[in-house]
Amino acid sequence: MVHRPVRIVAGLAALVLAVAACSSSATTAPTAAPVTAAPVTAAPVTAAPATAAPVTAAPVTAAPATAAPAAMNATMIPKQINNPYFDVAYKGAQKAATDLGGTVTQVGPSAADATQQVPFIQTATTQGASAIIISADDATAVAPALQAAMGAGIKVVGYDSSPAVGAYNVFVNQADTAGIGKGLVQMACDLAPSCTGEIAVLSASQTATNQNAWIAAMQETMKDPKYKGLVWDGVVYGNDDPQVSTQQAQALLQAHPNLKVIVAPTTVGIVAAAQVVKQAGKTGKVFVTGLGTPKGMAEYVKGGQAPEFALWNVTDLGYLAYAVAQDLVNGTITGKEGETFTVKGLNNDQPYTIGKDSVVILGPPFVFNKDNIDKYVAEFGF
Ligand code: RAM
Repeated sequence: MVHRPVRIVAGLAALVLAVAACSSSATTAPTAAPVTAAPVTAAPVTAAPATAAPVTAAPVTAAPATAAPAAMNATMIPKQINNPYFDVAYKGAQKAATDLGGTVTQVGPSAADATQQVPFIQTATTQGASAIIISADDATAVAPALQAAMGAGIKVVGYDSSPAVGAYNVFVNQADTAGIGKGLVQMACDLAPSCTGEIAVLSASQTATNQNAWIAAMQETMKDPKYKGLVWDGVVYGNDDPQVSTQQAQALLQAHPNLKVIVAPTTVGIVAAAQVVKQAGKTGKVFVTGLGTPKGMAEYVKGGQAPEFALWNVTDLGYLAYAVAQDLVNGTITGKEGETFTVKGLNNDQPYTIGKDSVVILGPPFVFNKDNIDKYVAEFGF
């Protein structure tokens, strides 16, 4: 976990910071229907058999009336298990479990597919996990299973990609949604010659709450006359699959010979796009930006394919998600708007405040370029 104050570099910095300061909550796709609340039959949280010692059993110190809360045991369900991004978040959650107590286990599908997430939610529910920490592949598809879990007394924390409102207790957003959208457009503007020309988006899956919210925020940003020189070529989906992302990036180059920038708001897609640009001999003609890990992108920052991109501290994201789950399990927070809590080592030890739709924001993202990439690779380790 990195404890340093967040730093953002030059041009984009002011913008991202300014926007990040605004509150968000566009996190869940606006279409995400409010899920019909399952009867929240106050969890059969098997009230730990109040080991009230038999009165006659004369030991001097009577057992404390309030039984210690059961040990926290969380199940973490990423969009998919073979995406290095989620392994980093899992490491953060494991670190939190070591620091704060309890355990966390990651399970999930090998493809970013919500229907494949559902059985993992159901299993965690029958096994009596104390919390489920999930990055949703589809906000509504996972909602009924999550609500059933909540009905059984399990605390649900969304992280990275939000389940529908009403199907989680708290959603830990990595950064302000509108801020990310603005940042993505600004980086495309920085890279397109004189902020002019065609841009296209290479996204993750078509149902991903987070990418869809960021793309919507990008389109909103593009209305600003400042970006009138940019032409929107549309969105393609690589499903956070390296092969599909590569094919989609290649198809973009073919379909749009005048393309200037590929914006990939996915750690899998951005690497694939940068590789394709390099291999196609388009370095210096087509630029790539978006959201990527410093380690995965260092080569392309230095090679000129992706001079600028952004991300947050993914380890901290996993750490925060676990800490929130534990606070919910312990009952120190309930997920209500306005509640505050502190996580030692994060946010400069200052309190986080739960916002609208029970969303907590990790903090503003970082922008990487050739001047700072090595430092961040060393500092973040991912
Ligand atoms: C991919 C996933 C994840 C997203 C990052 C930026 O790894 O789609 O959900 O937050 O990219």
